[in-house]
Amino acid sequence: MSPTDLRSDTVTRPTKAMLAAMAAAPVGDDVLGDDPTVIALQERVASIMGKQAACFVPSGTMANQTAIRAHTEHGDEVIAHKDSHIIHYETGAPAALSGCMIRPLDGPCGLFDEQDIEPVIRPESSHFPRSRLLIIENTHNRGGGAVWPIEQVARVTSRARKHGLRLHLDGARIWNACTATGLKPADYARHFDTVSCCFSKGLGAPCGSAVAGDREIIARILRFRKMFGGAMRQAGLLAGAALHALDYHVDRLADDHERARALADGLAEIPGITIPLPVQTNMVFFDLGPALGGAADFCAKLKTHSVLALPTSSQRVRMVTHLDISGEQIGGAVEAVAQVAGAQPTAVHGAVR
Ligand code: TLP
Repeated sequence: MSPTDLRSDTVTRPTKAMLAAMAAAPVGDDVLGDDPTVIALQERVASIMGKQAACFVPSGTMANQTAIRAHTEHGDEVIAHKDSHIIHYETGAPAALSGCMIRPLDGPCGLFDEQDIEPVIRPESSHFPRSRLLIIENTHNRGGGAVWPIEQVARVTSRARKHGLRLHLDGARIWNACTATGLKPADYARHFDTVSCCFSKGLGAPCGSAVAGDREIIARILRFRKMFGGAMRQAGLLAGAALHALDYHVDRLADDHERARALADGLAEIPGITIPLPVQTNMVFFDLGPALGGAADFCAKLKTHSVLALPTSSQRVRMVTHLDISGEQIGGAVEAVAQVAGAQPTAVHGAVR
């Protein structure tokens, strides 16, 4: 039996229907600009985001990093939340690839507000780095899959623009944000110069992301995609998976959110376990009390019960719901955590299939 893999929503395998869509996708050479499925996907993403153009890239990391490179010059400063993906999980790429400094901001659940950005924007001076780009992550991964309220996005971005900053949205999980709020991706995207999105997280494609923006910035991003080694040839196979995901896997994200809430409710009943961050989308973080040992050991024990989770700090564990996780598996995961924690499992509230 395959394990209940809650490490990430990136672990999904393509469905049969997705594989069929990939196999049927007409392809060309995308580096030469003539892969029809990539072209169709880019046009679709541009339209979803309400932007002039979009560029297909292999990963969310490349989406963010080509955007950072396109917006900045070496020596510039990028303002982002201290818990953001670009700081924690992109191997120092803003420094390595774009020569940028990062100015980290604090705030609950990966969010900040207009008054937080004012003090970090540097006046023009030959001594200072140039404050150039502000990045928001929505949903915010280490913030618990937190959703940015649209009014807060509007406040922060309009204040940033007054200071001449460029704006990028790390929208790896913008689909989850929109599922939670009922907003359209374009409602968020209109506040930004560039927006990234991923097909390989909740949408279940094997890989692939995109960046949308105006024609000029996307032309620069295309150039850096090639420079960073991300230009692919018959990429229509992957774009076919992404188009299928957009057609069939967006509406179902509400199920993932419901299962995450059921999971959190079940975990909260287990003695020694606390849920530190509100569950707003498909992510559940839980903290282990001192009697339960460290997160890495706890996850290793969970694995022997065929449940996979990720330790994200010494006492914190992350579980993410996705396409390949059923309501039944949620109950089983809660049971496994209770067993590892040495507690009797309790009924899982509201578990759904
Ligand atoms: N996040 C992964 C890990 O890297 C942590 C995960 O399992 O959640 N932006 C955000 C907000 C992300 O969460 C991720 C992936 C990315 C960008 C990068 O996407 P990939 O993995 O395609 O480079």
